[in-house]
Amino acid sequence: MALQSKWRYGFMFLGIQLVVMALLSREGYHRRVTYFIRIFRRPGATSLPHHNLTVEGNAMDVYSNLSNLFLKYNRRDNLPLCPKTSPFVGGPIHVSFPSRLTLANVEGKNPLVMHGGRYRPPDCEARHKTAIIIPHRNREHHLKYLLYFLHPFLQRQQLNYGIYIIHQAGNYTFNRAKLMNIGFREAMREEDWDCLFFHDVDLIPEDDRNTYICDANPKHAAIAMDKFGYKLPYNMYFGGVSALSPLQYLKMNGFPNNYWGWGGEDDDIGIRVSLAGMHISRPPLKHGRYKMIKHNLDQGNDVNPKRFNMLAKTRQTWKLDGMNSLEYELVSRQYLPLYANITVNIGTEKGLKTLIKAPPPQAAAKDEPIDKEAAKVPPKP
Ligand code: UD2
Ligand code: MN
Repeated sequence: MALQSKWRYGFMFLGIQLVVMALLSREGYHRRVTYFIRIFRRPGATSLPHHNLTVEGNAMDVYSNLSNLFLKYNRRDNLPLCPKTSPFVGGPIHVSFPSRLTLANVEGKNPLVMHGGRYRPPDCEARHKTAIIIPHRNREHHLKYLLYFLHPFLQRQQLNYGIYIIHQAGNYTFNRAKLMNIGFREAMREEDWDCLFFHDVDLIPEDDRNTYICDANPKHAAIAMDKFGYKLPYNMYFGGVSALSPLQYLKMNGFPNNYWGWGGEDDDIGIRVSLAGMHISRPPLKHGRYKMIKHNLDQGNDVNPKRFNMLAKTRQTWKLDGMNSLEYELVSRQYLPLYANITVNIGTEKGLKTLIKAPPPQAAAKDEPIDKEAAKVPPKP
């Protein structure tokens, strides 16, 4: 009898403790449960072969030390502010491309990423809220690698972040800068981001001291790429990866909408920065390092022969063409496990009226069926 009541009290005590824990940290509890659901739902999700992800020289694996963080599911209200310098930031990152990588692997390695590619540090309140805007069409292979590196890279920096893929529907000529404008509008509609990173899908950052936060002036982050011998190719160069606060973006009327095809739009953006009375800020050369995944020019993105004529007129056009003249048709918005996919119809040079009826949105990831149910649910950061 005495033994039985001892057990009873023991269980009661345990039960009360569990209830109190769950109440005190509802979100933490939810995360723990989600984590276990995720690893059981995706067999092999955590078993990414590590053979080609080992550290070389003094460059580290982008996931190193993060597993400690994944075990800290104690997110709650009134968290302390994150430190000014994240303890996870360690410098050069080893970048190589594991051959059998799948999106399920990437998901398994990033258990704290929420639907729509949103993340907040579990143990402190982020100082910065950054949206990553990626223009995209037919580059699923590159996207998979970018997500593999970018998620842990941003988590190392203790950011509150979200990743948006802006997917151009149809086969008409690609328009990178217009997709960026759409990304800006769609991301700001969802959240009060304090910084937006405009990011090519094929550029992998190689140093986590390249902080994905905004500066007092528009920032050009991809200043040292392997394809340019890790040097800035020319002084006004603004391509690859750049970062602007919403105010900076609107001050220069965003990016141009009328550069169809490859080239010129990055220089136009650089010129807009100075025409709007700002200047280009840059990180130190050894931080702004990127590897570009090798590729050929895409079909549907031929070199734009008008780019030099257009660049000569930016001074006259920047106030007329940009965020204040942006027109597009939203085809779909999907909150996928690792990113928000926004598919848009952007028309042609002749305007939106020339649109061919949009085809059904392409699966943004070939090896990952679109989760239709999840697509209806807005992400809960
Ligand atoms: C350079 C610049 C880039 C841009 C471009 C001219 C670098 C590293 N980047 O890139 O910022 O100024 O020249 O337009 O120098 N994309 C697709 N599907 C396509 C075509 C393009 O997703 O069919 C996207 C994708 O995010 C890609 C970006 O547009 O990274 C730029 O296109 P690119 O990679 O073909 O051009 P690249 O490497 O010469
Ligand atoms: Mn490229």
